[in-house]
Amino acid sequence: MKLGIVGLPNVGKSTLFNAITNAGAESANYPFCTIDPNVGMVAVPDYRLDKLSEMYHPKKTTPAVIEFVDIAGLVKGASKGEGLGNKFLGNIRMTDAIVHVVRCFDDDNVIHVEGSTDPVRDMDTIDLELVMADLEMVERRIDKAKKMAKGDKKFLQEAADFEGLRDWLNDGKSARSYEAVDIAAEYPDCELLSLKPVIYAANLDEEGFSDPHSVPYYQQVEERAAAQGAQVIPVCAKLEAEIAQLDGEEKKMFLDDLGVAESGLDRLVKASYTLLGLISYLTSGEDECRAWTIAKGTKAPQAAGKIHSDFERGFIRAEVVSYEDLMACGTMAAAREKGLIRSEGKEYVVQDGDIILFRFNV
Ligand SMILES: Nc1nc2c(ncn2[C@@H]2O[C@H](COP(=O)(O)OP(=O)(O)O)[C@@H](O)[C@H]2O)c(=O)[nH]1
Ligand SMILES: [Mg+2]
Repeated sequence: MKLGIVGLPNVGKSTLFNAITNAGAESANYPFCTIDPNVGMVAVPDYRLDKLSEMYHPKKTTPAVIEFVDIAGLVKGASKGEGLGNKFLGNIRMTDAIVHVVRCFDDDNVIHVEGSTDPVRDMDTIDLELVMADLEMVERRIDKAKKMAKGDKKFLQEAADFEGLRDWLNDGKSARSYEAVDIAAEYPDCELLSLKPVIYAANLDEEGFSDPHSVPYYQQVEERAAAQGAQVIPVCAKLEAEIAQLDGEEKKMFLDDLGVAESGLDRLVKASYTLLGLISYLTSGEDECRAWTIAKGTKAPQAAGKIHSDFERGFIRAEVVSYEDLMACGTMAAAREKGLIRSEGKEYVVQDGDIILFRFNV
């Protein structure tokens, strides 16, 4: 699961990306993350994992991670080959969701490609490039479906569905807001850029970050995003890299000084995880406490398969305690005594925050 960081030049994408790299999910655990300089792994903040670690003092604590890609080169006209054009669009195609960074700060020392700060104009510029790239793809799809329909009538429907979408895109609207046909469900092979879920990251200066709602730029972004049903996360790219290097108490003090409860990066990472439809279950022990990533709705055997394929193949049952129950009891033994450790079978749908021990036999 990967998120692509997109936005106009000089809005703070790379600065934000550097914060992600600074926060550095330990590269020893994830050797592949050092291969591509534009790909960064970041730990998903999880207070439950922190508490579990306090309880077990394990040799190792391993958080869930997600991957971000710094996608450079999007400018007005990219869908027509401007800038890095198609290369850039191809990079977005490989991601599962988009973090769209919008510049919400003024700084005469940082050139704005359009000459002035105007977040809504910038949002529209980028969104429109994605729509135009999709339009080209949809046209090709219609042509193909029409040809196929000569041999097989069932393709008539496909052609009609995409003609509806084409008209929608032609109005400058994103595929994700198209409701007449559920394109993602009906045509899962169709990789449209404007169909990907999006989060807007409003990049504010330090002052604005302390109180985003007082910043007109931020209000404009929120309004625009709300109209699309999308979320906005305030960040201060310049500060995030610094914050990401701090731990525990230090980090809390720094954020207290700024008057914010949570760093922008932490919020962004959590929101991205949710946007992708992901949740975590936890495993605990003296050796390792760990958060495991699964898609919402995953059943116990498949969740076990994330740890090892043997766990899925030889699945017998899952012993599950909720985080809240475990905390209320204080220890696993106490939770067991109180009968709060449930025995769940193959059909159990794993819940976010479940603490699980899998029983298996191969
Ligand atoms: N004043 C100010 N400058 C920023 C902020 N975020 C990024 N910058 C600066 O803007 C310039 C472009 O940032 P960069 O991350 O390279 O933008 P990118 O082109 O979107 O990757 C750099 O000089 C950054 O230091 C911010 O929040 N405030
Ligand atoms: Mg950059």
